[in-house]
Amino acid sequence: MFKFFKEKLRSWVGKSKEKIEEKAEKIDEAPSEEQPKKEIKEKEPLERTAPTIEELEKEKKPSIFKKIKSKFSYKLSEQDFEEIFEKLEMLLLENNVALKAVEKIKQELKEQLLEKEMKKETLEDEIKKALKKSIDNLLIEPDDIISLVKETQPFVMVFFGINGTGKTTTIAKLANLLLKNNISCVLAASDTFRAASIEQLEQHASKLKIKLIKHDYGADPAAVAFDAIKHAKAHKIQVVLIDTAGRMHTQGSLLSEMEKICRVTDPHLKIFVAESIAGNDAIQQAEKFNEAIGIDATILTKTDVDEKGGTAISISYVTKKPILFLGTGQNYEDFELFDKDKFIEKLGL
Ligand SMILES: Nc1nc2c(ncn2[C@@H]2O[C@H](COP(=O)(O)OP(=O)(O)O)[C@@H](O)[C@H]2O)c(=O)[nH]1
Ligand SMILES: [Mg+2]
Repeated sequence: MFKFFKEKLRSWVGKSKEKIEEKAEKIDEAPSEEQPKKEIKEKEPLERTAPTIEELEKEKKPSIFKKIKSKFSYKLSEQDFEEIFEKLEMLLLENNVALKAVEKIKQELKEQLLEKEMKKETLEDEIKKALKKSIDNLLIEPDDIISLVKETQPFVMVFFGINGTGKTTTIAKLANLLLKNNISCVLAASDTFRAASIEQLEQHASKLKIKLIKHDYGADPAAVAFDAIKHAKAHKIQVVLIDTAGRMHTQGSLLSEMEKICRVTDPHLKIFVAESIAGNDAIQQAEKFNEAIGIDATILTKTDVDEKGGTAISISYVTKKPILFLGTGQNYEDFELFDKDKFIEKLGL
């Protein structure tokens, strides 16, 4: 997972380090009188031909000081920063970090790195530390879902996203996790649209030995969800998980159907399910769904087949809401709580 990003990042940091060392060495090697001579020339009034000895001596001092100092530390100029960031920008974009999030990272890195005295030996660490901090700022720590669902009964969660992202599988994985924590749940088959969707959820319900509330295909999804909540109330079931039909973020009528499900069920969490591998497409979906329905949290699936890792950063930035879980495979156990520190570590930072 996230191999590509990690490897590229390593080589990018290495290159940046070389660049700065090269610059610092150039200053080390430069003859001490070169700089003052040039400066004096520029300041020289037209009628004067040569600086006086006193002037040269006076100008020499900062140059010697600079020479000694440059052996130990280096101050990143705006131009250096732009040169270094150009490569990082490409790396972030290639790894599915959306342009808006890249801009935000750039601004934060600039604030942290510019004009800062850096020692050559610690430069690599300084850049990595700054990048780590800005990515850390973009990601949001999720609440402990197990404690959260215990606060209200029944706790209602509705899942939405485009077709095939893993909504139904994710619901089964979450139900399995809740059951392991002794939390009861009921499933609502509110995808009444796609062929075999009810049977797919039914299979999960029977494997997990939990109740499924269903109507016929073509029935009103909001009515199915409403019945599931009624069932939970009557049987003191703690959590209601509502599956919905995949819909494009551009399909107006399906978005209003989703709004209706939310209006009728008044869910505690509206969960956007997105594929980690979808990259910029997932970011566009997140923006549109967020505008139309409002996203409370995201679950990123298929991270087991994603080598990049930037989608989590972009979706967090766009929604300003946490990533709750990562789907890491097709089995019930392939489901991890999103851990910010672990995620950042996997990126190689
Ligand atoms: N590799 C992998 N496959 C997944 C993951 N989550 C779901 N899938 C697969 O993605 C496909 C579509 O999943 P499904 O739950 O039917 O998607 P839905 O249309 O959004 O309900 C199925 O083949 C799942 O097994 C995951 O985290 N990793
Ligand atoms: Mg489904």
